Amino acid sequence: MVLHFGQKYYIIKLILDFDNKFPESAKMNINQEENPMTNNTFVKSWIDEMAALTQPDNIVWIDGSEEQRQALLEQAFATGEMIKLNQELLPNCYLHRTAVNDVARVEHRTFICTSKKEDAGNINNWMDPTECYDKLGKLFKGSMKGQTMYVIPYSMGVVGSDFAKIGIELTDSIYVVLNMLIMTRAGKEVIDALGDSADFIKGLHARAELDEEKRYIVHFPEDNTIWSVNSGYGGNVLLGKKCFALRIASYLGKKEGWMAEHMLILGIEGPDGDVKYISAAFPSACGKTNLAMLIPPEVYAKKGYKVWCVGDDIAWLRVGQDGRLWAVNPENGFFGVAPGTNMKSNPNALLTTKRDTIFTNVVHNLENNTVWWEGLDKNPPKNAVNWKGEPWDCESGEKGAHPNSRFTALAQNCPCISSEFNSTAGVPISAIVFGGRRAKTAPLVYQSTSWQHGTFVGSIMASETTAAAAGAVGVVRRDPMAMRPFVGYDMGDYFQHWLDMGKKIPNAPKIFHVNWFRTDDEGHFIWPGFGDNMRVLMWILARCEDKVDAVETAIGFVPKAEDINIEGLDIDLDTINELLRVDTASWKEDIANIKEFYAMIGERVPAELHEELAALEARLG
Ligand code: OXD
Ligand code: MN
Repeated sequence: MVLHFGQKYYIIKLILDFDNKFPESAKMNINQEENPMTNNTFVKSWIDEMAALTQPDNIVWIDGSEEQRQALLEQAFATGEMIKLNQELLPNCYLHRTAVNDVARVEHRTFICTSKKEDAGNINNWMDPTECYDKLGKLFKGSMKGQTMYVIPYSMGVVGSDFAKIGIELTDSIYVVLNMLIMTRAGKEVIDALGDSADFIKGLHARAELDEEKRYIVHFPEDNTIWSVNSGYGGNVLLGKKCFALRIASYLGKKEGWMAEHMLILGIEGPDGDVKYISAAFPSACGKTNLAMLIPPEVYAKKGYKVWCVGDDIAWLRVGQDGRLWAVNPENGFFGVAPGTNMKSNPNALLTTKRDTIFTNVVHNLENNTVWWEGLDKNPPKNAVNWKGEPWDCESGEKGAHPNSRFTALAQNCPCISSEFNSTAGVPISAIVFGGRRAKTAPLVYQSTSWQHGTFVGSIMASETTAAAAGAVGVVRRDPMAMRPFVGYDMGDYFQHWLDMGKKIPNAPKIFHVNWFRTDDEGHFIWPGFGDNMRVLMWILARCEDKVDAVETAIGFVPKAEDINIEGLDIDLDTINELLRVDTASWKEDIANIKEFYAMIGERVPAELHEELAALEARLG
């Protein structure tokens, strides 16, 4: 592995400082030789460097054993980092609260540190790698004094499979360790699979002072390195997820000819037992987890249709030998938004959280030592503690759970987990679906006319912002492929990579766009959503199999109203027509906004996409 010059220089300098300040005896207790889990010299020397920088009192390797997990839990109960919930009602479930200033991803403090600014692009924040190692090195320096550094070897993807990639996260947080043991495949088998190789992603996390002003989530794609400091919130500190499986992986995918996408993966099984797979990208907190685990409406259930969840957030996609696009979910669990999850909106998610789950920033129900959140049911607990750890009066009008409170739950506990979840080959994708939250512009569903047009459709995705990231809520922002905060390089190059991939997939999936959120003049959602979204997915699959016609419009192929199955729904054909209407006026308004957005991305937006935009403008008239 090539260390960036800046990194090498800075770390050597820090270690020299350390050597001068600390006598040999003080360094003995951070000697990892006591507890070697590997002889891999790349791993060991990197850990030595990071330990010399952060100065933990000791180093503990996470081996993935139940015994070690229990010991860590006991320590976390003792310090209050974790609260043990009612083990009869919620076996192996725990509650954690983050600092009140640390409840969401911080995009404005997230950086891509490539040696050339233009390689990070205009959408990402950029810092020069040398400057960044220097700046953050100062924040990390001595940050683990008096604490333990945990070494977590983890695999994104089934350990040892062709799709899988290995990371090692160094952290001072037991909460991070316990979450990583759910969200990834972690432990000794991973370090064994790594062997002598230098091919792993180096992640360093320290909570430090949890100071918002000194909070940084930084990526060095050229060094396979991620540094995160001054946060304890999942999206910022579970480095396998957004940082590795999207930002670093998207960079690797571009280099190596595959794709890392912010997509759920689901399978629809027909009465004949045949399963077709769909992957779908929606911006954060737009219902990806709900769609991934949907319950088929009666009209399909009674015919024997079933829906299986392969993943709810991230897909890694590769071209298979059969010329189709194959996907795996590199994660091992779900880090889902709790509020709004209930037995109607997502029974499968709720049932998944009934055991082996870590809840973060939800209400602690003191009546029976369980948890509660807004939208769980209509019975908020009377004797309760809110997400900030304060006594909470449910009549007060204040929310008890943070809107971005989460559950970390094992995928294998999901009642509808796909039998292919652990498949090393992944699943073949028939359709790619993009979506957003748009009150007016986008119809319920439309199909692109080609891979290139589909790439264009993904590139102009837009949505209203939600609580998953810090910042204003309810503002429309463009979020290409739902990857705006997650592409580890220039967005124009990312679009180019999509176009290039299309040329390498002889049997490419068809690309669609959906919008469950169109509203009437009073602002009410017109489409029922949730399980009924399957009716739209069925049209999508029928299109993939050439089983149904469509109407060609300025934006692409739109269903004939009668081809959306409304049996059992309290909706008439006029309403479906309204949902499918192409609102030319709002599309024309959108064009100006898209042009501005492309201009902001800059000159690397591929010519093909400018051509698609011009053609759309011409078709709209
Ligand atoms: C997530 C997100 O947590 O997209 O999945 O913010
Ligand atoms: Mn996400």
